[in-house]
Amino acid sequence: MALPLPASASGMLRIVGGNSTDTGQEPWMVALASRSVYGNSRSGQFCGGTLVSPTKVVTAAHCLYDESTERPADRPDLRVIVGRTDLSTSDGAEVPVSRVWIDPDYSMSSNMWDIAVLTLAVPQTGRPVLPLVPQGATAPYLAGTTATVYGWGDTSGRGQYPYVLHQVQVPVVGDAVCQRDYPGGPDGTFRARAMVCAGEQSRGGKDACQGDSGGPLVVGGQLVGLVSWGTGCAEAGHPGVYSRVAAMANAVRGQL
Ligand code: 4AZ
Repeated sequence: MALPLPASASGMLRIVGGNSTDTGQEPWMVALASRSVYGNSRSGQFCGGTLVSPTKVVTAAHCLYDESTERPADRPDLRVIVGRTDLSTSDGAEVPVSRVWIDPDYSMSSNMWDIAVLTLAVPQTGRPVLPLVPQGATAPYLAGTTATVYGWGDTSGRGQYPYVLHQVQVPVVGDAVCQRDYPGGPDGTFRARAMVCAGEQSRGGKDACQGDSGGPLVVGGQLVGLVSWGTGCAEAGHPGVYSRVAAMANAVRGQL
């Protein structure tokens, strides 16, 4: 006789396949939020971001776009939430955004140059920041390098959104392999110029997912990627695709 699967069984999957962590350990991890659009229960969270200086947050350009109009979204109550591990609390602060810069080369149709910089209206002096990987760096992108991705996104691929921050370690997938995984067509096109893949390529099971977008992929204490896109979540043969920050670091530094 089959026992009903306890609800907690699916709860074993985190970010997808990871575990919970906290913004005390990762103080540069921030949430992008709009309570008017996404509601109050999870503080209005809809994307992730990374504090890279006391006043600047790096995130994905697609987080700031309206999918129906394919134009930058108008969210007057856009906030950056700092110091809040659990989105059901009022810990930390909800910081207004005074300026939004979207990479002028960003393309919603190709997912290329998926990066943006938010300027905080209130400087986060004293809060630790995460440095950007240097422009042109290649070492962090070698296949098999262990990277960590963080976020408050879907933990199962079935629309289960957690209250607390999660992380998972994912190996970097080589560019040639990812090119074969995403050759074009409905699944999208991988382009190593501006993207990098990470995940358990042959097994699946560990990945970023919806709601993690814009959040950091970290190697060696540096911001090397931003959650950008992918087919499904944690599927074998469909690793997560990230913006390759080393290809955009100079453009971002011009905004800092
Ligand atoms: C999304 O829709 C999304 N598995 C983010 C990450 C991935 C897929 C989709 C990667 O925001």
